[in-house]
Amino acid sequence: MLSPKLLTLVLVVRPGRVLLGMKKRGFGAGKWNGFGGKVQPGESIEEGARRELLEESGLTVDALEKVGNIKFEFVGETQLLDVHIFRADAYNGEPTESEEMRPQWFECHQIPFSEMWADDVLWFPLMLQKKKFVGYFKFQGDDVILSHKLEEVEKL
Ligand code: 6U4
Repeated sequence: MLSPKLLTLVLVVRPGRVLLGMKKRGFGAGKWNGFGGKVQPGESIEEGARRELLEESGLTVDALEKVGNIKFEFVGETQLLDVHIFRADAYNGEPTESEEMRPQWFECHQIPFSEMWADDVLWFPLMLQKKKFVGYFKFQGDDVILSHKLEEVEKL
């Protein structure tokens, strides 16, 4: 049995651009990604998302919209990553570099997919169009997708 590990991922979006962070250490180091991490015992998934966003980017948000849920299996590993993806269209504060992430704005037509997780190119367009989705990706190592499912849903 694969045991699930709850993770969050927050994309801060402004008209025509999206804030990503260069992951400086840990899982996914060297890749641009949204802000997020493990949900801690005693906090809700949304509380975890807000905490990680603040810790990694220096930002707070009033509203977080649930946009996706993707489960990731890594061949040879027993933990399934259960990633809850949120979008925020407004924020408070200034993006600030943390020990974990270096934030940078990207134009929506210049998202650096070749330096991101391989699944991102498939679901970012849905996220940017405010569509909701669920998915399952099976990875071999950090870069190869062996199989996947991704579908749009009405509600999460
Ligand atoms: P710490 O607690 O710092 O040791 P770390 O191992 O660095 O944790 P963490 O907590 O930053 O990992 O969480 C990993 C982050 O990467 C989460 O926001 C989820 C995200 N993530 C994991 N797999 C992903 C994938 N395939 N595509 C993607 N984001 C992914 O876009």
